[in-house]
Amino acid sequence: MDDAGMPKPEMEKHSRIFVAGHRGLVGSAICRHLLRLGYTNLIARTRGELDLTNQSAVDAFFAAEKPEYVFLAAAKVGGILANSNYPVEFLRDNLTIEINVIEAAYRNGVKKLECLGSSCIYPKLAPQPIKEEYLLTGPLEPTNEWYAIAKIAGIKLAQAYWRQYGFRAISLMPTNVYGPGDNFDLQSSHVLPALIRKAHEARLKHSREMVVWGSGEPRREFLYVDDMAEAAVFLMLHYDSADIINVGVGEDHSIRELAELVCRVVGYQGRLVFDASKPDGMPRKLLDIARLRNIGWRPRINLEEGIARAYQWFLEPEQGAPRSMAI
Ligand code: GFB
Repeated sequence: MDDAGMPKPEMEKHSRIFVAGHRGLVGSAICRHLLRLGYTNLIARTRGELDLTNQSAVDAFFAAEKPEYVFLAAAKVGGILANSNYPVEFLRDNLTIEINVIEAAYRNGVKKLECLGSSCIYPKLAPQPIKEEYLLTGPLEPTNEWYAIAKIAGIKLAQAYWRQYGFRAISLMPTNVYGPGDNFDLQSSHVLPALIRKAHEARLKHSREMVVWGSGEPRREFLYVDDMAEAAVFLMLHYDSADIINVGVGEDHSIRELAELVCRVVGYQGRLVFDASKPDGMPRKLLDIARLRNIGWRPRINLEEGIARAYQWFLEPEQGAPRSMAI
């Protein structure tokens, strides 16, 4: 029962579940996990079939399909360079998707919605590890403030619908996620897939050195995508609060340490060169995951194993390819 004495909705194996963004890194992993757990009624649309930035298309889709549960994993995402180069898309598209999906979900009687945010919503110089309550306590990191503002607006929108209409919309703040299905394009990717690709190509070309952006000093926390998907489903089932909740692993690494680990996994033995003309971004972004641990969830895959799996997928994306999953 909730505070108003209403029974809490239970996601059943036959519930109609819409995964928005089912071809993305996180959305595809959520679908795989739901199918593995025996959920039979997944709904998905490609971008060509449903443009989530088109309000009337989103309204019509919800009215026709009547999903009961929604994972909002669709977003314009990218690494530090893409965030700086495409501020309009990162702000406008993410805001529009959130507004369209949350409103249509509420209007069409969705029982519960889960929004996926990002650890970059927190202030640039937040104390570490970052607790949920540090949101909006200081200035944002300039390289990703567009994306961060859109994600903060998404959190506030979800909280506003819960407060004003009692609409159950929960918000997760994942740390940097990586794994099979990731974007390995060197201009737009996040650091981990970029380093896998760079190390792989440097090994094949027998390069003496490999370039790593920035100083190598910033610290980041990395969550394997299957762990992220497990947490997303676990929280849909067990977390029932408008307060945001961090999803991470509880430890971080410097970019230099990460690059060394990637080179070890990939088998590249050359020298690392740091390109100071590229931005460092936030000095540190380690999430406090006490809230998540207290409700009983822990990640399973350690970083080295996760990198090995991501590298394997990079080499052979067709093996168990998450993107080609038929639903
Ligand atoms: O993963 P990343 O692009 O984004 O970069 P953020 C993390 C750190 O790795 C930065 C360094 O200090 C980069 O300079 N880095 C080193 C590299 N070599 C490379 C490389 O080859 N490619 C990339 N991309 N980085 C993002 C935000 O921030 O985190 C997003 O911009 C989102 O909005 C995401 O929140 C989770 O971790 O700095």
